[in-house]
Amino acid sequence: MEACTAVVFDLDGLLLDTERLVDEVCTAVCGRLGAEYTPAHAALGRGLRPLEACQAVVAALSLPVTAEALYALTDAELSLRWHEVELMPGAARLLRHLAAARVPLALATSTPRSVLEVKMAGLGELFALFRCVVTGDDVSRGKPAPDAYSQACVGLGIAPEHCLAIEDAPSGVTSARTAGCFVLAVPSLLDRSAYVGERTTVLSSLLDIKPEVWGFPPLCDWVERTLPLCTPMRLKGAVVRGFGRGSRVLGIPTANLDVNTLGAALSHSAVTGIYAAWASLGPLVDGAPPRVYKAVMSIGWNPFFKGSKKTVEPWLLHDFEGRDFYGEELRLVVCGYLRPEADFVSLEALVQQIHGDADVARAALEVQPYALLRGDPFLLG
Ligand code: ADP
Ligand code: RBF
Ligand code: MG
Repeated sequence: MEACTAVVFDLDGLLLDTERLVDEVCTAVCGRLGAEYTPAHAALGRGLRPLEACQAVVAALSLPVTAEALYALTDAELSLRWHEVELMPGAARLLRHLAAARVPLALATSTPRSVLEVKMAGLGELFALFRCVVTGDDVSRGKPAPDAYSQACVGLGIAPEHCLAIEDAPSGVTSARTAGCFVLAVPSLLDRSAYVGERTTVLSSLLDIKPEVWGFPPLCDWVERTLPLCTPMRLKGAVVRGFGRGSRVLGIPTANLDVNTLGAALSHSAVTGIYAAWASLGPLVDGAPPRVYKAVMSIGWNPFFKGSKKTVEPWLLHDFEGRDFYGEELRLVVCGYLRPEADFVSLEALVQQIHGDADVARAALEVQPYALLRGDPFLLG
């Protein structure tokens, strides 16, 4: 166990879900300049100060403008839209937990101070929990240089080797590691290899953090090995055909929904992973309320099958005796998080894990806060 006494947080992509907005605006601005801004270009700028990110993009795309001009264009659009940004899943929970345990907290962001004030609207009262805030204006060298994290540690009065830094971008991970901090990386980029290194732990999302690993008090809000979602996700759609491998290959049928029809109900920042849910099917029969089933489901990329398409697929924990229900309307109240998606050494290991997940979901849905949601009006059609 490591003995950390303070935590320094990155902001964008870690606490705030800014990346989608930034990518959208950069794509539009570069498009107007005649260039195609791709995820590879987005990756170049992640975690950097905005002007430095613009320098990288101007060079990579050979844009016909200066980095200063690109910054002015993107900043003008972004400043009108920062209020749209939401907290990342698990961010508020973690900040409140650590603050309640009187753990000194700091922010080490590449964001300029003037922009920070606008962005902070999204953090609300949580912003007051930071004892020290280092912005992009406060350092002579931006990330990946160690300055941001070194200064945050100085500000807290705590040695870097007793600090845990939490980051989503490779440049920030390098900054924190070079400063001498322990690092928890929650990658916002798909390629995990850029994050690995000494004193560094990589997790899929903030939901999976175990603070006791670094010597902080543990989170005690797991219920029957599941984490209740602050706001359950209410998803509704027609059951579509998947790859046809659920029943055939795994012996586990999953009723797939089309992610593209779920819209905002499936929050963009929804953590990919395994969840417990209540499910109901079809229209009302003779005015009788539909039957509600327990379900265990996966939202994600199915790494075992090297998936390139995000799927949403619940296994209803009920024997339908060979009946299928393609085309019928399926409603889900997704209420508990179980674990991140994983890869497995064998099909048997995946199948065994999914059966274990089903047991966890079955037990958890019996207790509060889940049991009450069985009667959620959304499930009634
Ligand atoms: P696909 O890849 O098309 O989703 P599956 O092999 O996963 O195929 O089978 C899923 C279909 O099986 C569902 O769409 C549904 O119609 C049917 N089905 C039968 N029993 C269940 C169940 N308990 N849970 C989910 N789907 C079931
Ligand atoms: N696929 C994975 O690649 N990794 C997983 O960890 C994983 N967990 C699952 C858990 C549950 C409860 C269910 C229903 C499915 C899971 N799958 C996982 C998805 C599985 O790959 C998917 O159902 C098949 O691809 C069939 O479409
Ligand atoms: Mg399926």
